[in-house]
Amino acid sequence: MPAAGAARFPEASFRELVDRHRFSEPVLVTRPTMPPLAEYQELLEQIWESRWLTNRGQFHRELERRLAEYLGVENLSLFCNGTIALLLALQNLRINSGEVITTPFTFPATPHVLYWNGIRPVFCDIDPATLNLDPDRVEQLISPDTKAILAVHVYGTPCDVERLQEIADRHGLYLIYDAAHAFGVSYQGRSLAQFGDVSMLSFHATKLFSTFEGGALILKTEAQKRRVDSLCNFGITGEETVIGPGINGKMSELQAAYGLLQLDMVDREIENRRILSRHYRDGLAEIPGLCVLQELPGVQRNWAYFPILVDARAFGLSRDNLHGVLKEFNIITRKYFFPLCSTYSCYSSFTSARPENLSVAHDVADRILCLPIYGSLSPGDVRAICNVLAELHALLAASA
Ligand code: T4K
Repeated sequence: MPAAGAARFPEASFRELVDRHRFSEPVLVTRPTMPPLAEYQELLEQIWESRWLTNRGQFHRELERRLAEYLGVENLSLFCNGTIALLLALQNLRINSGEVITTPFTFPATPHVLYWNGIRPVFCDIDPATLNLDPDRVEQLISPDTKAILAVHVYGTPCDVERLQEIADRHGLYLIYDAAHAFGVSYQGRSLAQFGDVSMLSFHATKLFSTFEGGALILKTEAQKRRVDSLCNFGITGEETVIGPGINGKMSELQAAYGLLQLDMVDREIENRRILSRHYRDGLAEIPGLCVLQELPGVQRNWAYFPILVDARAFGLSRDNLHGVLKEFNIITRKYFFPLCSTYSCYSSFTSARPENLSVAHDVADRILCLPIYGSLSPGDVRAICNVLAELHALLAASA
């Protein structure tokens, strides 16, 4: 029997399938699309020449300006990574006590920045269609201690931005977006990063747009940007002035120069991923038990991730077994975001973390699987992955 727990496969047929379809190299869940090394080398030479390595150098200033233009926003501040950016977003709004309502279906960075700011995360269940905070449930969790809502546009799918804003306004709460996945996404013709009081973008190597490590905040006013820029530099505003307890969150010139080259490539990357997503949708349409997320009206996506939900009964294998079986084919999928943040030992004793309060999030976390997607993957590779899935299902159905 195959090692990955697929106990219902006849060994010989399974091995024959693996031999026929195994990729010669691992197909990872993502890979950065990188600019030609020679182009980066030219920018590195300028850095060597100027000997200006960090602290708002010329590449930093240029990237900030060009990103603001690309995203259609006015006040953008660059950071060394998205986590520190989000940490400072809360500091900047002076949220450093009480409770903040957030989702458990996210990367650990989201609740951890609350913890690091002395805030208690209150976990709220998610909407099964968007996999983002369920606005109805948010409202039920508001207490006199609630300071803000920290919502995540998971996989770049917009949250219900209108309803969340309406709830935040009615209760006098800040609305903060972890938009780590949402680079370049627009909703009703507006950049998604413009919604809420502040949004954070991540430029990590695994992201659609990358600066190796990096991130940004999109702020409402120029004054907020000025304050964030100084907090990102230890609170320094002048040679002899420190306005508050800042941190070192600066992006270096090496990162910013790389970002400028990435920006020239990002439209092509989005287009390539759009085409790959279409191939996935077509290839998966006829396979029982593998559901793709529904398209939402008014949304221009960035196709950063390709998540599916596995229905074990209809497909014939659980998500965990499928994740293991695909490894045998050298197809490396990821369970973003299992386990839920609410199950981490630092949060699991909270009332809001009880599984019965988060039933949709638990169900989704148990069934989610992100398939490989990145610009340099070919449509042929995607069709081959879909074929593997189709043949696996056929084999399971035949041996049931
Ligand atoms: N909020 C949300 C909702 C987030 O998803 C994230 C980060 C953050 C906040 C925090 O933003 P940052 O502080 O990171 O800017 C990865 C990333 O490290 C993480 O940034 C990202 N979310 C998360 C969704 O994915 P891992 O633990 O899955 O990374 P890793 O090293 O397993 O890489 C995944 C795959 O990517 C590998 O199989 C191969 C490929 N890869 C990875 C790296 C690092 C490459 O091809 N090249 C590389 O350099 O977290």
